[in-house]
Amino acid sequence: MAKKLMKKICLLGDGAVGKTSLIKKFVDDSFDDKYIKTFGTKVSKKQVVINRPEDEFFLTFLIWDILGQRVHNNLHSTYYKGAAAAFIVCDVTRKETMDKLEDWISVFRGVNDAAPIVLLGNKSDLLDDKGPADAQIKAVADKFNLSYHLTSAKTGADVEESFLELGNEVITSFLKGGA
Ligand code: G3D
Ligand code: MG
Repeated sequence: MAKKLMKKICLLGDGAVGKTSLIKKFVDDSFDDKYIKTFGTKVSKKQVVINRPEDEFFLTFLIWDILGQRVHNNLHSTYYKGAAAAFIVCDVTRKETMDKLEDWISVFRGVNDAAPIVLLGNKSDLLDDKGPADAQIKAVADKFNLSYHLTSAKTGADVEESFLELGNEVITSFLKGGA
């Protein structure tokens, strides 16, 4: 019999890497270049179906987005609590955001030591040669034993796949008795 689950997930990363845009693309399948920046949080909901040998899972993501960037890290940590998984996002056109991936992994691991993490190198549509960005993100992924994707919230490239990957990791962790 199919199992229904509801899990909180969140997105971490530097400002303007595309966290809000990725959520909008996944939830509405729309990309709005004129997104209005406000303060506070927004929770979006979307269900995915994940078929596993053990069972079929109807997994509802509650996707927490922190609107605005001027929120202190300590306050951020309250948003990360209770998350079953996280995306850590960087912008493949800005190396400094890729250099910060490890810091964001520590921030999330500081409140949540076991939940799955998937790394996203966003804005892949802006690169002709994805090689160097891919290599840098892969090195971090390998170091922490995480998976990663290069995405575009603009074209939708690999966005759905990334959420399904995270969903699969959430189910794996659920089946092992995790969060
Ligand atoms: P954030 O939530 O991480 O802070 P946003 O980032 O989702 O607000 O995105 C920051 C800016 O990057 C936005 O541009 C947005 O349109 C753009 N952006 C996000 N993802 C992509 C992408 O995959 N490709 C391209 N080309 N642009 C992207 P503005 O101009 O509104 O600030
Ligand atoms: Mg945002």
